[in-house]
Amino acid sequence: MNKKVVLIGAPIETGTHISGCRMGPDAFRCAKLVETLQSLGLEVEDWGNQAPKPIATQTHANGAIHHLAETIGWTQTLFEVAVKAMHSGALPVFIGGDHSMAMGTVSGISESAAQAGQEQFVLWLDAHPDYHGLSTTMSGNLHGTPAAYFTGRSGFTPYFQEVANPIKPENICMLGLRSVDQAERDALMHDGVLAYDMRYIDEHGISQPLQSFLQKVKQANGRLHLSFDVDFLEPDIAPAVGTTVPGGATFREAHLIMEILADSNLVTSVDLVELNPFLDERGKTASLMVDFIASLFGRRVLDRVTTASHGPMMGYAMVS
Ligand SMILES: [Mn+2]
Repeated sequence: MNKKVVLIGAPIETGTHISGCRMGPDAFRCAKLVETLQSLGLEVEDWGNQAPKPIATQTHANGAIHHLAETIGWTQTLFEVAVKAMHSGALPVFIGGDHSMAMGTVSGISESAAQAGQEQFVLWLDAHPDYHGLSTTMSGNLHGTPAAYFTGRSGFTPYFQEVANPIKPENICMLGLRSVDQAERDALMHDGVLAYDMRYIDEHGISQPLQSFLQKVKQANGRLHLSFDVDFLEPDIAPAVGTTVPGGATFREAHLIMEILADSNLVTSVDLVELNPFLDERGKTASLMVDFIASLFGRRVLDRVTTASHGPMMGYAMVS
């Protein structure tokens, strides 16, 4: 994995009804995200918290939609900073902020991949697919729409800028789904997004769908963006999110994903989203998320020993 990381704070909460996500980026810093990454030998540059572009008030026929102009402004800011970060040669970690930030971050990294002539893939760890259009969202919360936006689905323009290089739906793998609205279900099926719900994970484990997706990324010599929503996790271990859904990923399942991703060396950018410190219990969710990110960047408790005589996975040795 890239040895240089830039942190980009996106204190956005206009995509939700619940206040608190604006404190997310600073909670990640308080939970020692910078120090943890540095302790793993990474060079870390914190680009601070970004601000949205000023946009004149917008109204949409779907009266449920709120904070449309602010979310458009955030999308423009994050699109630009994402392109800039990718061009800097570092690995950007976008710390949110609600999931509407992915409209900007993912469309930006996708733009950058297209300029480099590389295929962009997205791993979406979330209880929800966030695949609503502006006209289908009933809550009006735009954090339910980013994946539809960056795949280039219709209805976002002229409000949002057109996505010049949309992510191909078949290049997206969603893991952990357990709350999907009918309109989203239809759109996901129609577009061919690789969507695995919790039942699939219960029956087959997390490793098999993830490994087969990573194989695809590797074969295409592609770039991989990880978008990690706190509500992917079981609410008992990660209460600091406004959209908890029971039956989420366990500590071990999430760790295994991070470890497999670390081994794959394929991740080129990351979103950490929906952390709401106002709902946290003594910072435990923020600390847990930092723990997962440490594993993503290669922190090991035990190193696997592979020898020619014994083959792989025969033994483990403690690292001093
Ligand atoms: Mn989400």
